[in-house]
Amino acid sequence: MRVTHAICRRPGASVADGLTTVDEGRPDPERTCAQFDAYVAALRALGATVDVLDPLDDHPDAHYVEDVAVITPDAVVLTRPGAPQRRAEVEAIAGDLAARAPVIPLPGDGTLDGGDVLRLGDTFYVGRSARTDAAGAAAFAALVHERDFACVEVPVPAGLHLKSSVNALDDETVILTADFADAPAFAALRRLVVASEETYAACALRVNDGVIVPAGSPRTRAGIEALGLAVHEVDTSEFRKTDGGLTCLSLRFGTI
Ligand code: CIR
Repeated sequence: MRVTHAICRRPGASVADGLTTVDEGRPDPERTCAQFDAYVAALRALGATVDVLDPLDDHPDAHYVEDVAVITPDAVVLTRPGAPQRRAEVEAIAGDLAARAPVIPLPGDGTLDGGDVLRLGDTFYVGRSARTDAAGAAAFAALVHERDFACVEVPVPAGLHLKSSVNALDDETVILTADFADAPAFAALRRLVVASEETYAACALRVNDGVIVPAGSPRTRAGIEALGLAVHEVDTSEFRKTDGGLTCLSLRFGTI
């Protein structure tokens, strides 16, 4: 997909209160914003027009916009995040998304986080994680089946979301952690397995001719460059403290 446009949300003053499963300290608001600015600059350098929405200080995880919506070619699916504290973020962004595409609320009462939804070509992979339940995954599958996409459920035994551990480098290639290297869902794809000391770098984000990669991941960088792709490093130290990666900081629109 050619990414033409992205929507991001500036981190707010309350980022230190974000949900987390890791014990790496609390994010510093100023440093978080500086890292966010570098991320937006990387998206722009790779050719995306980026809209930056205002912070939502009452919602410390609201800059992780990817979790509240899933982009399909003809519509945006509004999710129902698995963490109840994050549900109000959906309504807060719905108008901004509706300005770009028709929006469809996820039917039913299941939960789905956008961080669990990975698209490669005409297939959506949906992680069954602590955040995305069976009903949410099934409701999403029904929506994309109507649009002639395949939909494959993937158990998420490690990491917060599927995309904490598996991401697309192109329609035939995934970058992923060893935990997912033998997952049947990805067996037919080319797989770049990140080194055990760089598992976080599996959150790498392909955008047009380049890949945004967490700074300090030299082996991952070399593996991606060996595929002929340009690497843009961004410091993610503050996002890591609340389980955030690179894909989760934007919602990306484009042409197939
Ligand atoms: C959360 O627990 O929901 C946030 N602290 C992190 C969300 C990261 N989102 C993502 O990787 N898609």
